[in-house]
Amino acid sequence: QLPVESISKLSELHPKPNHIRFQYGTAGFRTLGNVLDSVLFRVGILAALRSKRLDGKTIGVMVTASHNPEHDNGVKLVDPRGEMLEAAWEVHATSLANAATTSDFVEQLEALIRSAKIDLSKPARVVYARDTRPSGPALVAALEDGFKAIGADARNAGVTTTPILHYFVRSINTKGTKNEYGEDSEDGYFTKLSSAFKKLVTGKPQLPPLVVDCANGVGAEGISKISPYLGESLTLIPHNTATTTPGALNNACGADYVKTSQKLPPSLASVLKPGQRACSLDGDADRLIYYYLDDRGQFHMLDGDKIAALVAAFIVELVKSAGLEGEIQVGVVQTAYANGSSTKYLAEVRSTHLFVYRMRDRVDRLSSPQRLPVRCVPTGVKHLHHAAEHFAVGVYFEANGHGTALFSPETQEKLESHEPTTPAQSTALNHLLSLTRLINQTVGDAISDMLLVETVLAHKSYSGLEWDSLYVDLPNRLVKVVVVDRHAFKTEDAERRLVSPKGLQAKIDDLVKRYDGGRSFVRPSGTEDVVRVYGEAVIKSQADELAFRVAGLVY
Ligand code: NG1
Ligand code: ZN
Repeated sequence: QLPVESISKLSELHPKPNHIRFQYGTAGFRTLGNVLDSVLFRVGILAALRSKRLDGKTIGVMVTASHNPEHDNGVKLVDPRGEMLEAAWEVHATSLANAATTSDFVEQLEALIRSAKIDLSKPARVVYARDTRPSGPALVAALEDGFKAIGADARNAGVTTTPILHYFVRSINTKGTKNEYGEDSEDGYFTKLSSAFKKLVTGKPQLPPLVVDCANGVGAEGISKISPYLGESLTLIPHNTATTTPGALNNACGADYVKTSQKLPPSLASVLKPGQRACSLDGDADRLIYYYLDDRGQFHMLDGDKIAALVAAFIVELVKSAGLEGEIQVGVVQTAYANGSSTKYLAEVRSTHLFVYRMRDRVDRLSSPQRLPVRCVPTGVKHLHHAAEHFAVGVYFEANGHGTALFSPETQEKLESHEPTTPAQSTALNHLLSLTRLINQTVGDAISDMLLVETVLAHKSYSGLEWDSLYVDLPNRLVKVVVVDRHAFKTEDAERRLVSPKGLQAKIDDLVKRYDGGRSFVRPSGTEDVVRVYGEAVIKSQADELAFRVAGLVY
């Protein structure tokens, strides 16, 4: 029986504001922090129902607005394996959030319980956390009212990063099984990552200290907490750690600032020396962008595409050295925003290596896969994640620095049972096993990704410059266009082509043809009320011109 009385009573304390339509988008609910009270209350109840529906498995709730301005906030649900909420439930979330009154809300809950066949006698278990935003505590209180109203068994994970919350969810749900993911505490998380990292870099030359821009967000706590675990294996120099200074969060710092403005955060201008590498996290520490200054003090960015290239090539090499080539297929997933040069580079990784191999062993290898498969999917982490699950090892990164690598259960088993025949194979195999522990396989994780990048740099003895020279980015430009109705823009082919408005794509094609190395696409944003236009060309001024001319067609 649904506790209608307690739900109704508490719901009256969290009325839905009139004239606002909420939407559970690619990043959950996200808008101004001061209008989200009713949403949080209702999400508390929805999370409990989701848990009941899944037989009492623990569901995660994260209160954050990531890289968005400090006055924004948001909330998203995490499914039992630590992945994003199932799409069908995004629709339930949206309609519950928009129920106008308490009685509408209760009516909708009852309808959902019937249609989704939710057994109310099952337990409801939830774990929740928030980032450092000032609106966080009040929103968490509303969320807790939701848990109380329905009688959920809720665990407060406090203030922590989004990926740590995802890690908790998976760890709690796999506890005591053969797939146990980790210990469900911050100590468990930091121990797991740091011990894998230390194993991976043992015997490698020590890298110079790494400057970390923490976006004045929760990542600052993560970085300061992991440092003692890392000991001498890696020195981190945290900057932008002012988590309690009003207005500081993501302000002229952080991964999104660096990626969008393609600039060094001004606060690091006097810190970073030529040649020194640095990275920026975003406000909830699930995105990561690297960069360095060259000898002339020029800024160079190493974005999600560069990270994917570095990591995928490294994994391919280890798989080969472990004697598992042909048995474990590594694939990469990107979106249309991936730099054209990165796609080209990745598609050539495997064939180049194979070419070298062929000289020695011509006949045998001709039939094996010749290219690193690179797939393009629509924007949004869940699309990338699901596509990556189809590979034995699936590496995915958005250009903005959100990404990870997934090892399929079969791959995990293969790695554990494979018998190496040489010491070199054994070393490579152990490295692969350590990677499965270092990498957060639930979601993109800036801290875990940072250690992954550092691992590859240590193995390759790469500086930022050498990493950067894997390929040269094509100049590109991203433009936002405010239109009357962005829903009029419909796409196909992983958002690379428009099907409506009618005739527009043909005009874009026409323009693109006139630019050397030109590429451009138009899609409606899933998180803002705008249409985004991307332009890419061989010369910077041409990329800008292409983007603006296409924007002119859209407007
Ligand atoms: P939209 O607003 O749909 O373009 C943005 C980012 C995505 C993703 C989501 C969720 C760009 C161009 N788009 O999506 O990559 O991160 O936000 O946060 O960066
Ligand atoms: Zn984020």
